[in-house]
Amino acid sequence: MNKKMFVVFFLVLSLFLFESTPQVGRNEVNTSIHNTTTKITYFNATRAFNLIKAQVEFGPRIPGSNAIENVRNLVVNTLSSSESWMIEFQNFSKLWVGNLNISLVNIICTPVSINLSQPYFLLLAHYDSRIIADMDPDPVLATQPVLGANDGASGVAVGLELGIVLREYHNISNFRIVLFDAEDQGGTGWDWIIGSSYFVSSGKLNLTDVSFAILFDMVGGKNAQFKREGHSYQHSKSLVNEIWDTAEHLGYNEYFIKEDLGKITDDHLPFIDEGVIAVDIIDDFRSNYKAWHTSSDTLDQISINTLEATGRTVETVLLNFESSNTPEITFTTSNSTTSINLIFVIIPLFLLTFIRFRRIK
Ligand code: 1BN
Ligand code: ZN
Repeated sequence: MNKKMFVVFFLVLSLFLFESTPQVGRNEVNTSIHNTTTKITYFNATRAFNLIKAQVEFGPRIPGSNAIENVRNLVVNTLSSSESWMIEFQNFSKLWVGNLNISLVNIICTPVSINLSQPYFLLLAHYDSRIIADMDPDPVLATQPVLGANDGASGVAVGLELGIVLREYHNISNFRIVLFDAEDQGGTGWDWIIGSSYFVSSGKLNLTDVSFAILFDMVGGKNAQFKREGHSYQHSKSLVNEIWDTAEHLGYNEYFIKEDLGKITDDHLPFIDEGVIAVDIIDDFRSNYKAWHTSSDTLDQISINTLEATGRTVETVLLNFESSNTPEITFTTSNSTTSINLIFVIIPLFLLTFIRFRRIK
């Protein structure tokens, strides 16, 4: 009698354990959240190229110049013609050599439909260009300003185009585009990353609301080589891996190379210092981008293919990030078959066992 009871109980328990164990083939949707999935992307590299061209045509965008003021107007015109954006200018100033006071402005672009009770991500770039082309082999040209088609204009163009596409094609609003002044004047009497350092220390944004930040710097050069920047890889490894894996999945591995780049003092660093996940996508300017800080950083250096590789990779990363947060997909990760079996199979079997056990007694 005891034997019979034991057999029935054992059968029920085995069935319960079998049903509760996650099985291959059941959680395919769950798997696709964590792996890279290919989504339809809309990033328009030609539109990004035209935004670079417009900036370069203003001339060098040195802090405090008319040309850099023109970029601010370009940003306003570009976003107001496409969707509903709130554009804020964060004004501050800094003394230049000879006690000259220079007005500086960070630009913060926010979709009006942002939900500020939810976390949001940041798309970052600097919009100034360097006052001297001090890496130019020609000593005369080395005293002239840099046009910054790649170093300055490309990051702005990719950030704006991505913002437009996220809003218009994907209905994503939980992000801001922040464009920094005075990133690129280091070693000229000023330091590097003045705008982003001011922005972070000003407390303009509550950084605990920021899920992560992606910085675009020199993202349009022909045959660009984006390697894993040191600060990013040390502090934001999972996002770096997500971006570089996504690029590989999309066939952009000749641009996104899984090799290490040294640590670079760039606009992501003040964010990392405050504990924000932040990644710098930057061409290897030491060994690859020969026009870096020279008079040759001009429009002819820019490649539509590189812009497309950068834009579509990050667009895909952001879409995967967004879809992994949607309740529908979170719901499909739970194994609903187990709960159904629990109600209709396992509990009745337990009851039957119990009744049999009492009869036997
Ligand atoms: C990025 C673009 N940077 C300058 N132009 C950052 C940088 C700072 C690179 C210091 C090398 C040294
Ligand atoms: Zn630079």
